[in-house]
Amino acid sequence: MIVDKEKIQEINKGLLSNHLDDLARLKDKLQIKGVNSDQIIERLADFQVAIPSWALGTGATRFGRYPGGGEPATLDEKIEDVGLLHYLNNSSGAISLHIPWDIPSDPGHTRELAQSLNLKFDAVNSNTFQDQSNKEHSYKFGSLSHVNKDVRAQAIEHNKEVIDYGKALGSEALTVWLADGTTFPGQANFRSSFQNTSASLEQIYTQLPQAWKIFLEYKPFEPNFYSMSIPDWGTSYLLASQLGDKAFCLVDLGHHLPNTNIEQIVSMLMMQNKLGGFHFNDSKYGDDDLTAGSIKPYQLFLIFNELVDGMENTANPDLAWMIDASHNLKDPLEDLLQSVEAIMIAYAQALILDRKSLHDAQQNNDVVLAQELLQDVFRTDIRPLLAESRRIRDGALHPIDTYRQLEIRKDLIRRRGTNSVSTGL
Ligand code: PSV
Ligand code: MN
Repeated sequence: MIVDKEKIQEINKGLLSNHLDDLARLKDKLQIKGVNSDQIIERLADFQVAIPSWALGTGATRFGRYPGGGEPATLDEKIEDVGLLHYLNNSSGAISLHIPWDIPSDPGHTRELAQSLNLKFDAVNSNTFQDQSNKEHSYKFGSLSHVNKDVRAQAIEHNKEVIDYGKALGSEALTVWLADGTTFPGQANFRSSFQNTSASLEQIYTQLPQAWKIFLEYKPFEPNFYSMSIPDWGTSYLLASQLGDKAFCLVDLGHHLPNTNIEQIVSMLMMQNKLGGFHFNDSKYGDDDLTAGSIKPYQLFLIFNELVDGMENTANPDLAWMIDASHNLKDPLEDLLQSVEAIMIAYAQALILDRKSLHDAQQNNDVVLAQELLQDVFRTDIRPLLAESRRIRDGALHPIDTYRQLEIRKDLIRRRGTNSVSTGL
């Protein structure tokens, strides 16, 4: 492992006394409000957000790509990168693989490597949005929804293979995101497209092992711009309900039209026990793939407010948390540290919210008080709780500063070179 645990502790030592002062002040403030900080610190220390294998390299726009060097070129290197994030922040204890970008040629070895870094395998992702050179049929006009049953059969078979790879690694969920749709009016019949998708998913569903789940990710546009086969949470919910108990909806924050009330969607899906997974990112326009919390941190907090409320008051099963982002400008590892931090901040703020008072304010139609309660929490700097949740598990008090002080990117470039390319889009 490229990061030496002892070096992290050395850097922590220099920061410790300031940290403990900040923490003590915050704890006092929270105690007055009846918040048990130690319990929250424990919950934060247990909270893990999976890292997608495709976020570890430089992304691109369709106009260009600006790699920073030292990208992980192999599956082993991707796992090592997630391992080092987890060493630093203690909150990135899982990796999500995309097949065929990350085919594990030796699953036993891949599993061992992940175990040695204390990492689990989150949902495996199928990919029928790109053609594979060794496959007969093209997905140009769709995959699970395609008009031709042979294309559908190939896409179904691919999903079954992905389940097999996932089984070999100890993963317990399959995420299906379809690029299927149309770009011109009249290109396809909406009903048949839905029915084909549903029938194809049924065949995949029968292959799920006992403890597995299938997550259906929706997206309103891109790469198709007139219609998408699974454009919204309603369609995802309809399909998941038809499939059965192992099928759930997956919310990707970037997969909504501007101003959509995502927190309300979260609340409704959890009420129906049908929210399965979450892809975090941020956006100004659509699927911009930006760092979580970089543009709309208040929205992220409001979403976590509903997530925590749903976790406490519904029977919705545990969620699969994942970042889904891709960057052209930042060091991908620094960016992922920022995303995880933003997610944890929103989670911690939602945990300290006085839900009883909010409920009372709602019952009394006290709109002003409801807003005061939410914004008071949102404006409380709870970062010392996060730092402490890392420290008690030997992580870094300040992950990004530590990453920079240890010159990790420089080291990665020295080992892997400036031209290594991470697979993906
Ligand atoms: C599609 O935009 C998506 O959000 C899906 O989750 C894919 O699996 C991922 O991006 C990577 O392309
Ligand atoms: Mn996604």
